[in-house]
This record gives sequence, C-alpha cells and structure tokens, in this order.
Amino acid sequence: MNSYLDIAPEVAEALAAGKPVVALESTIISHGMPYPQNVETALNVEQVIRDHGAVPATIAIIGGRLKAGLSADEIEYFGKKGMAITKASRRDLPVLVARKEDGACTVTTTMMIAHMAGISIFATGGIGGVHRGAETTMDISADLEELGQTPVMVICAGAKSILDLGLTLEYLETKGVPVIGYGTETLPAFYTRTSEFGADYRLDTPTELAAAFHAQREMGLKGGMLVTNPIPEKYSMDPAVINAAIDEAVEECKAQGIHGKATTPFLLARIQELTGGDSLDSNIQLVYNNAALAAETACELAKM
Ligand code: PSU
Ligand code: MN
Repeated sequence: MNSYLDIAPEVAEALAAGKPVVALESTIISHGMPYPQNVETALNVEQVIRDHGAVPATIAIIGGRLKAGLSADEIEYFGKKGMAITKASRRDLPVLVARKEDGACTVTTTMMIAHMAGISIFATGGIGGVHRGAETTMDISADLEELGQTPVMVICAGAKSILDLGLTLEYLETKGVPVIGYGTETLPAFYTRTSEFGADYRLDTPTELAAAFHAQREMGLKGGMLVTNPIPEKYSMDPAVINAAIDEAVEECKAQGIHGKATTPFLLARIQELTGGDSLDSNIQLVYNNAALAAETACELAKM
C-alpha cells in the first residue's frame, strides 16, 4: 500500500470485507460553503451514506498524509479554516506532502486518493469543467483530466453554468468519459433539473449504474464515469433567478481579474451572496441526494 496513505479503521475494515464505501471531497467543505453550514452538511452527508448502508470516507490531506476517512474533529477543522486551507488539485500534491501541509481535496484529488485506497464511488455536488471564455483563458479544470484517467464513479448534480456546459461535454467526450443522466435524458445544471444539453445515456436505477461501472472496470478501461443526478424538484431553483446571479458573478470575476484556482471558489461564494442563501439551501439538499444515490450504487456494486 501507498506509504503516504492513511485509511481510517472503519473504512479499511469495510474495504477488506468487500462492503460498500463512498468517498466524499473536502474542498466542498473548505471552499464550497460557509462555516458553520459546511461542517453541518459534511457531517449530515456522512450520516446519509450510513443510513443507506455504506461507510463514508471523507478525503483530505492533513499534515502531508493522504487521509481516506476523517473524524468529526477533522471535519470541523477543515470547515473552520475554510479558504485558509490550500485547495489541492493534482499539481499540488507533491509539495504539500513533502512539506507535511494540509490540503482540501477537489474532485481531482479525491478521485486519486479514493482510487489509491480502493474506493470506487464518490459523491459530491458539482465538478469543475471548461469555464466560460476558456477559448481564450484556457481555464479547464483538472477534474476533467482526472475523469479521463482514474477509474472512480463520480456522482454529482451536473455542472453549474459558471461553466460552459457544451464545451465541458465536448471535453469529456474527447477523454472517453461516459456522462450518465440518472433518470433523465438531459444534463442537469446543478440548481435546475435540466439544461439544453443531452447526457450520453439515461440510466434509471442504482443497479444499472453499478452494472455499467462494473463492465467498465472489468474491461480494464482507463478513466471514470460521471453520473449526473438532478436536484430534487422541491429544491430546484428558478432558472431566471439563478442564471442572473451566475452571470453577475462571472462578470465580477472577470472585472476583478480573478484567475486560476481562485476562480471557482470566488464564483461559488458570490452566487451564494447574490441569491441571499437560497442557492446554499439547494446546494446542501442536492449533495444529500447524491450521497444517497452513491450509497445505493455502492451497495449494488459490492454484490457484483
Ligand atoms: N463546483 C461546485 N462546487 C464545488 C466545486 C466546484 O459546484 O465545491 C469545487 C470542487 O472541489 C471541484 C473544484 O473539484 O471546485 C474545481 O475547481 P477548479 O475549477 O479550480 O478546477
Ligand atoms: Mn481552473
């Protein structure tokens, strides 16, 4: 086993026994939501996974150690420190580990560490993608490259329109990543259940998701699978309201010259401010919804 990796005892026991485990990311805690809702959500999401028969493994870097499974105190620490923790993507791992520093794991590094630990399924809210204007800025999230090379299923609520959804789908197609609509033919747009874009395939049950992932893995195909699960109807937002907030946040981001890894956290925080917290409520609920589906799918996969 990787000597930089610490698997929490409960997670290690579940993996050794072939029991279902679901990975969770830590950037959503430190950079995706404000304190204290971030900590409350992170603890609740672990409970949702347990309630659906799987073991949660929140993933982070602490003191240079790659952690699969955090304690409640460690989650509180990440939530409180927030943006002061380094947001860790693939390129950040070597220096953070060598210097024994902390890092909040994005979708990219959560996939990497989940795979090192032997965890196949990961639930989150949204993924990074091709940003609007990427044809000149070249701002394309490392999450897409990771989906192209690491065999982990990522269950999300689609992509926010802070991204160029069409270009994000083109990139995923190039990388050979299946984009599955869960119970839907269209790509969900995070705060809303649909978008103008199609998913590659519609699958309707956790068993079907597990079977597709199992086939991909058995064939030894490189790369992950992206499952896009629409936000529950009662928490979905008015597209006019959320899109106005997103457009404004994107304009401010450009005007302030924000770029690189700061872009996504800036946009997420600004959207929450502009919508007076409504988008935060929706965000929290869709994460619970994804966690439940991930746990159910992990249970099915464990039987295959
Ligand atoms: N999108 C969201 N919520 C998030 C993120 C993205 O709707 O919390 C976080 C995830 O951790 C994701 C990361 O992996 O931001 C992408 O950052 P970047 O765009 O800098 O690659
Ligand atoms: Mn970027």
